[in-house]
Amino acid sequence: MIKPDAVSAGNTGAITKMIEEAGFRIVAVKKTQLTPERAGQFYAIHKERPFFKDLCSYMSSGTIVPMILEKDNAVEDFRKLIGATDPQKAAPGTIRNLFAKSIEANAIHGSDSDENAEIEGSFFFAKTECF
Ligand code: FUP
Repeated sequence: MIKPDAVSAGNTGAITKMIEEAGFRIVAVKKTQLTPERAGQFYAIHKERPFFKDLCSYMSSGTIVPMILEKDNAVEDFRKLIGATDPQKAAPGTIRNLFAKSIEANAIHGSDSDENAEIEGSFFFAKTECF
C-alpha cells in the first residue's frame, strides 16, 4: 500500500516503477481512501500503542494505492525493497529511504507474512472483482 504522504507528493509512479523493476507483478491495484474506522481495522494489531490514534488519522488523511503483488519470496523481498519502518534507519536506495517523510508518514506498507498478505489483500480487493 502506497500511503497518503507518497501519493500526495506525486511519488506513486516512481514507487510503482521500483516495485515492477524489482520483479513484482501487480495483480491488483486501485486508488482509494480509508475512513479512520477502516484504518483502525487495518492496523488493529497496534490499537493499544500510543501512536494508534495519530496513525489512523494520518492513514485516512488522503488517497492511498493498495496493491496485490506476486513474486517468489515476495514478503521478504518486498520488505527489503521498502526498508525499515523508521526512514532514518532505512537502507540507502530503499523506498522508505527515498520517499518517506517520518516514521508515521513512511510512504509504503508491506505485509509481514504470507498469512497477513492474504488478509490484507482481501481487506482491499474482492476475489471476484472484475470489470
Ligand atoms: P511496518 O511493518 O514496517 O509497517 O511497521 P509496524 O507494523 O511496526 O508499524 C506500522 C505503522 O505504524 C508504521 F508504518 C507507522 C506506524 N508507527 C508509528 O507511527 N510510530 C511508531 O513508533 C511505530 C510505527
